[in-house]
Amino acid sequence: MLRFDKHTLIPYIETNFKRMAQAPNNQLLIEASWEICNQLGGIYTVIRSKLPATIEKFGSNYCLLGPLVNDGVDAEFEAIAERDSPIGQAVAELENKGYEVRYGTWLVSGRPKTVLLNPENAFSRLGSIKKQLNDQFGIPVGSDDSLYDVCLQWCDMVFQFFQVLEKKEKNPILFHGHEWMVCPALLQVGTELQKVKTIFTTHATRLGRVLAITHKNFYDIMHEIEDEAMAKRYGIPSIHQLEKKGAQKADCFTTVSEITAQECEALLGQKPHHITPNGINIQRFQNLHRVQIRHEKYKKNIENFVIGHFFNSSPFDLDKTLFFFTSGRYEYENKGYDITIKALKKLNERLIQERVDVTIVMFFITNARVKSFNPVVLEAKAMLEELKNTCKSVEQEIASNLLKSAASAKDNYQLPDLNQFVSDYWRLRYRRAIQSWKTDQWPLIVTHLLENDQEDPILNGLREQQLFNSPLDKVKVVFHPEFIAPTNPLFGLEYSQFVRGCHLGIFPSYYEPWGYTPLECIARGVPTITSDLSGFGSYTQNINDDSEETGVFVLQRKNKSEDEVVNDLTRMMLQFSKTNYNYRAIKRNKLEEFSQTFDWHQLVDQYLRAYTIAMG
Ligand code: 1S3
Repeated sequence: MLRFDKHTLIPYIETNFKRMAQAPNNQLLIEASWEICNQLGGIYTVIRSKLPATIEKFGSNYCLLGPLVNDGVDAEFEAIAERDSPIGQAVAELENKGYEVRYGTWLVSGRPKTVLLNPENAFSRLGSIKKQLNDQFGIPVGSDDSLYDVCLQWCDMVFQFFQVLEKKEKNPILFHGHEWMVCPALLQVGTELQKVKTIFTTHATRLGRVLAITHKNFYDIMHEIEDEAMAKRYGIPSIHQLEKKGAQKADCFTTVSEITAQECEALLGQKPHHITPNGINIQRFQNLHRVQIRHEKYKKNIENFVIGHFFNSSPFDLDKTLFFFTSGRYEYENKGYDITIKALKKLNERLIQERVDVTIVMFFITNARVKSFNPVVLEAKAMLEELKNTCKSVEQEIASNLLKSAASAKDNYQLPDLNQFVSDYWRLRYRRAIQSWKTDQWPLIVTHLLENDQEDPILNGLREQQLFNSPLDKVKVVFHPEFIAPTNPLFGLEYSQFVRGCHLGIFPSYYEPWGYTPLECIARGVPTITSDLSGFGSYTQNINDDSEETGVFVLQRKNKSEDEVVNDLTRMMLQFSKTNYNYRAIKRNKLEEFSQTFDWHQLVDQYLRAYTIAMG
């Protein structure tokens, strides 16, 4: 396995990968994942964002393979009638057997050819699929989770697709699958179809994800763990065995970071042959001013929300306010929400003690089970709108009367008292709007009604630390238990715009094979805190001596006690809270520059290297 550090990575890329940057043009690459046309989490982002760079290398010799399970797929998918190419013929043969298959173009950047196979086609064979996996590969017969059976059925269809494709295609075929969901197909194809080379990329291990939650010292003990016994104990013996066999038998096994490579070696008994770090599509602005302008623009939307949420009970100076945020899958300890809350409490105390003239609004963005928006939050927003409309009417009335006054001005014209231009009607409306707007309740912490408010980990963490949005608090908190979408009435922003509008992203994960969230920050010029236990954080540390100077703050969590970690995180946030406008504007530009390192056009070459390894 290749191990990179800051002294070897860049020269390695320059000398080795440039010459193989163009894929051999006769290979057919089929990339398969459960998340194609079916967004669940990070793998969707990886594949979708990588598409333009992959298609530049493979052109028409590239096709995606996914499950036909998403009811809304027609909105993003256009059928292709062609049935002459090897892929078309394979699709036709499956169709002739009466299977439901879609062949078309996924309507996203890069517009890749895509085949979607309905797992229901193999429903009646589920029993025999399980038996065969057990006989052939020793996979325990079970149903580890709600996705397990349906993935087995889908993989049966994937295997049938490759059986036909292998006969029709004269060139070598690469079958690249992501995550355990595709392992049954990788195993069968790898064993039975000689012309197809298999590549398996895992983005986490299923067992590691569980153990990181249950064992505080996961990284110290992972090499001593009896993986199969543990997998049984946590109810995932079949998934674990699939992942293990998939890793061991693939022609090339890869993962997204060095830290996850070590985990794979410990828990799957197989070192990855290569590391394929995640990239992002970088949209570069020639004019650096635009970075700042866009930040200001989206910050206004967040300010609007903050006025609606906080100002009716405890207003503060928005010119001296910073927006911090964290976001990601709702895994309380793994994503570091636990230590973030503890550090926020300390930050609050330090800001008060040191009389730092700043307010921090911290947003927690994740997806918990919710009933609806909290009507109180929506009502405050509506009342603010009413207040705004009233102000506008007053403004119009003043403007109209002022114009009349100016137009009819005589020589000895005196500047008028503007109050006289407001009618009694609008004075009253204005007073009433203010009255119904004001409240003596402290601002709510959570924007929605949660299904399980009592047992919610973030809410309980905030309760424990007594972060209640009191008027005296310098750190205010907002828990938004739904991912941000443009249709969201509170912000009216896309997630990427929300990120741009913030000042600092906080992601001190304990378990994070890669971590897109800090990467999304730097690509948008937003300083970020990450951790040395995340793939992204440790990669950044290795390639950039001066990551703090750039605006990427890597919190050391390895071999540190919780207290130490919380104190270090508090120090980082406190330091950032004391920075000025110029410092932050400079960081924005540096970060955009640095984010080039993670452009897929650079990192896709790591995938090409994996394909070369698979070809042998
Ligand atoms: C995984 O998604 P997650 O948030 O469950 O895959 C992502 C893509 O490789 C990775 O960024 C993340 O760290 C993993 O944890």
